[in-house]
Amino acid sequence: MFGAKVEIAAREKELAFELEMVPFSQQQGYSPRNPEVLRINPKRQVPVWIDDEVELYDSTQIFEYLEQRWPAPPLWPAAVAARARARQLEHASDEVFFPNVIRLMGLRASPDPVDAPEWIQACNGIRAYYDQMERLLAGRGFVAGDEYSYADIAFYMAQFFAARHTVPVTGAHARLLDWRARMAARPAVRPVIDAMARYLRSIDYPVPEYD
Ligand SMILES: N[C@@H](CCC(=O)N[C@@H](CS)C(=O)NCC(=O)O)C(=O)O
Repeated sequence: MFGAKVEIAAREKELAFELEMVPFSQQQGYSPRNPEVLRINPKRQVPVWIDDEVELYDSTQIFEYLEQRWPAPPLWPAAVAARARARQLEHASDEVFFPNVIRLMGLRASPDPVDAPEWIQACNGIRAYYDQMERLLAGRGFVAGDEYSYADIAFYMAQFFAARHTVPVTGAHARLLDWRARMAARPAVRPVIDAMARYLRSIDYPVPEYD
């Protein structure tokens, strides 16, 4: 999910980048660990970004670098206040919304997750966040305003994982559904999400609607 964020942004910037996927399986997780990831990221996580002498980890940090190094097309709003709001939303998607999804992922192994109070709490957290995004999308095209931004990229990927783990955006959030369709139609987003869907189908996992 975090690697996909960076891939989408690199495609939006039309960069000639080389994408290296690390070994991963549902049974063994990230194994064996990629040596470059271990060298660059003390948290041992993907994504990492290498651009000559610049080596970075964390998708949000990588966004900052992409924006300064390749300013066009801009993926943060130009105005200071709008930019601050977009940054806040990008961060909230990863750090406020997504932890609910991580909780669902962790509970899925338990025998009857739907009845667990933690499960219900996480589902409610996801729906409450959808409510908030639905309100934000009233009268604007994207979550941080009229301009498409990194905040949209982060939330598009995060809500895809929420949908995979049983809490999709539905007709109860009509503006979010429209936004999702517009996001999936973007030439930078479509190949990334299609590849993820193909991978899920290849391991016989269900693929939620994503456009
Ligand atoms: N805040 C980090 C989160 C990165 C992250 O959680 N990466 C996951 C994969 S999407 C990972 O590498 N997990 C392996 C692990 O934690 O051992 C970011 O935005 O890049």
